[in-house]
Amino acid sequence: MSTFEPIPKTMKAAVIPSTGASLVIRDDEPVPQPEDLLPGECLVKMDCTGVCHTDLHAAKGDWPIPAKTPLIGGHEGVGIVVAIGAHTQDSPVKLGDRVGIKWLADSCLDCESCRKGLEQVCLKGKYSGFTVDGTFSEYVHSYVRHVTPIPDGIGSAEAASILCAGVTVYRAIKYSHCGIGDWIVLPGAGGGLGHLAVQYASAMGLRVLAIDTGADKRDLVMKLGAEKWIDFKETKDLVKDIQDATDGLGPHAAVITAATGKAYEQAIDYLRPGGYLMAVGLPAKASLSADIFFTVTKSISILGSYVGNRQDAREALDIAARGKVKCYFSTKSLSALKETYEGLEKGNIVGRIVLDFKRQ
Ligand code: 8ID
Ligand code: ZN
Repeated sequence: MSTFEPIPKTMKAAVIPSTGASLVIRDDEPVPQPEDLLPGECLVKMDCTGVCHTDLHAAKGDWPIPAKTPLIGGHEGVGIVVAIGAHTQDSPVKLGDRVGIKWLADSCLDCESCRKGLEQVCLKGKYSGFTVDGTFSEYVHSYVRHVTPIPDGIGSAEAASILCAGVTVYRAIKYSHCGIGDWIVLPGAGGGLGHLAVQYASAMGLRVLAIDTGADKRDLVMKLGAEKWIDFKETKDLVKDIQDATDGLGPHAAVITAATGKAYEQAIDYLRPGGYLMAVGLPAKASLSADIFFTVTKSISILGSYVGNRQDAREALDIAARGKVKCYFSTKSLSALKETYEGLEKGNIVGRIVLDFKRQ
């Protein structure tokens, strides 16, 4: 075992005691101690963490698979490696390194999925803030092979949400089969994932039609590079409005990051023949129904896209560190997590909220 600085016995953490229960901020949560780390494990002292809508789904028990409880949520954390388990061999990170903790906390790196670069579906995968405790605490237990080195040239608060929101939309757009000049529609564009998708898509030379609601989200996405905007609460005919905005033929791809099943409903209708529907948003208890006739005769591809692998994370961060993509966020303290969940629920958070552990 090696440590960077003295490690306290207790810490501040936001804990969900049981599924659906309200959040409790504790000062006396035990800190995982360096001598208890196994080879390959590390302890990261958090600097800040983004809040993803996934954290709210996990806290509420929205999905067919429940999160562990009690749960410390969070999976967009940036901090410093302060301890590494004894007998760790060939660690890709060292004490004092600035690293990110993403949704995929660990995977075996040896099964077929891992070998093919689809490590996020590894059957031995561990998920931060879901199957293992996440980043809403001052110290986080993690794994040296999966923490992500944060490049110089990007602040920790700027990097935080790239670790989930950024990598997720970056990968979804990468696999959407869009080329320069193609139209991409982004329902959910004003949210955490969506506003980063607007920028990655623009950086890749795509033409962006952003969909969300309200003047604040419209102004943000237009500033970030969207060419056109539709307010989903104001449109009378979504399919017609989308097709009219995209040469009359519809977009080449849709990357759906809205946290509601409704946003998926008409995608098959408005997509251009040969188009790609990238399923990203994970609404509660929703299923995707697609008219088989039109899916076949329009040759539509429907692909699920789940966060990204270690390489996707490095690529997404590198693009952000070079200034091509910037997270739009406000910082708050850990104690503001509850009100952040309420804001996500109501859909009134523009961009992202990042919790700063230095703030009281
Ligand atoms: O790996 C993955 N696939 C992955 C990774 C990370 C997050 C999936 N997610 C999922 C989350 O679990 C959540 O279900 O993506 C969804 C969006 O996460 P987020 O961006 O963190 O949520 P947000 O900030 O609340 O943004 C959602 C936006 O959708 C808009 C809202 O107004 C908000 O701006 N929206 C809604 I709700 N309904 C809409 C609709 N019908 C809509 N926009 C367009 N059309
Ligand atoms: Zn997330």
